[in-house]
Amino acid sequence: MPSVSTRRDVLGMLGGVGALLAFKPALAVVSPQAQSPLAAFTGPGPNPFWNGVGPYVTYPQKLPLLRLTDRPIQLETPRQYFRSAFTPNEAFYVRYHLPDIPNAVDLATWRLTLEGNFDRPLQLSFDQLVKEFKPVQIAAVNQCSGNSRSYFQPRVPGGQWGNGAMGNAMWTGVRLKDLLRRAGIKAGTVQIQFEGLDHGPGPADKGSGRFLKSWNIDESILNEAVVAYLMNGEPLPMLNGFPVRMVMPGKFATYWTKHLSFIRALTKPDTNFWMYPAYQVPDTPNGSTTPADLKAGKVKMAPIGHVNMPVRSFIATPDGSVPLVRGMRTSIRGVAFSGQGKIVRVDVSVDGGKTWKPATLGADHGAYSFREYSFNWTPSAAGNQTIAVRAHDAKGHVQPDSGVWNPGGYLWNKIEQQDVVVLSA
Ligand SMILES: Nc1nc2c(c(=O)[nH]1)N[C@H]1C(S)=C(S)[C@@H](COP(=O)(O)O)O[C@H]1N2
Ligand SMILES: [Mo]
Repeated sequence: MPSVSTRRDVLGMLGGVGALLAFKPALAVVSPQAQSPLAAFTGPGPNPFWNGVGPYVTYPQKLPLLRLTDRPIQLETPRQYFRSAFTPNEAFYVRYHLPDIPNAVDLATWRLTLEGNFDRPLQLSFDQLVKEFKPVQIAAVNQCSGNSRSYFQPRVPGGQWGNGAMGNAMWTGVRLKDLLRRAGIKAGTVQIQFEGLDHGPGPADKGSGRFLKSWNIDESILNEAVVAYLMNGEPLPMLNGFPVRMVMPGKFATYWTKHLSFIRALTKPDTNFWMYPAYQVPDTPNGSTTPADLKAGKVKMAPIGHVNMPVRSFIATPDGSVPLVRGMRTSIRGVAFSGQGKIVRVDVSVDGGKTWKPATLGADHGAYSFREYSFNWTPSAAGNQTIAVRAHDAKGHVQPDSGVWNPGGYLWNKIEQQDVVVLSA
């Protein structure tokens, strides 16, 4: 325990009691539910809260995560985990649509069924999947379409996620195309459908009690997709889809079917609720529109699978919870990714986006992975400062200064900012 006089010395070093009192920590970093007022939490502003408002809860196989809803279970990953490129399985976010989820799967009886318009319908055991097909590995970001929905202005309905409905993992499994080849797709197949083991009432009266997702047979993602049985080298946590899940590199996670148990060759397009009207985006260049155009019926919609995830970057630290000190070096760090091309540059601004300098990029784990960046900054002036981060991908995409708008609350990729307090030393 430091003595009172030592404490005074420390305060003096940091520029005096006045400077310390002027520092207000970001509420989300402290227990958010203990703070008030909550009403401002998801509101507009240059520097919104990073994570959702939910309380920390601990579910089986998970560290404390932020609960968005209980049934279905939806948990957000806290900001601190985005300091490194790979998100620990125990901290990986969770999203379900239906309340009845499997709590256990018996691998002795579990089968992956390929049925419908195939030459040779299959029932594959876990053992067969692992032993009879060539294993592949890919690092890929799993991001919910509605990640960051709480920042939308005007507000849209749906889970009010902060930025933590995403994670990156090294996935190991077998190529979907190897399974499809073994089963033999028959002529007349128009789509391939995926289903897991969860069920239960969805939104009322919409025939939504099964979570079904489908791709047109000519989509190139079917050649890239992996049926994954390991996540960061370990069996998948139950809540992330044990025993196997779809990995669709570059695509939003709504297509990454968990507890994958049925792959179907369809001869008619899938029109179930989760394909339409759910998960549709405006068929415009950035998937953006306006409430007025939407109301006027001017907006053509398309499944979100038609686009890849736009380029994004995040400041993991500093997070505003502790003050910085003038003349003392700090490291601005976080991750960037794009579903449209690998990250080739990350810029950092320490003047609220007026001027930018390139950050140092971390290891390249492949085009679909998070890529770490870091930027050393020695603040030269005391006071409130705003840092910002902006990523570029190999296709020339760069994050915009303004947010998109669409009724689903999808595709958010506005430049992120963080206010920090710099004390005079
Ligand atoms: N079986 C099943 N798979 C699913 C879903 C679901 O509700 N059921 N939700 C999808 C959506 S919308 C998201 S965002 C991701 C979330 O993956 P995670 O829970 O592993 O983070 O799972 C996808 N796969
Ligand atoms: Mo999602």
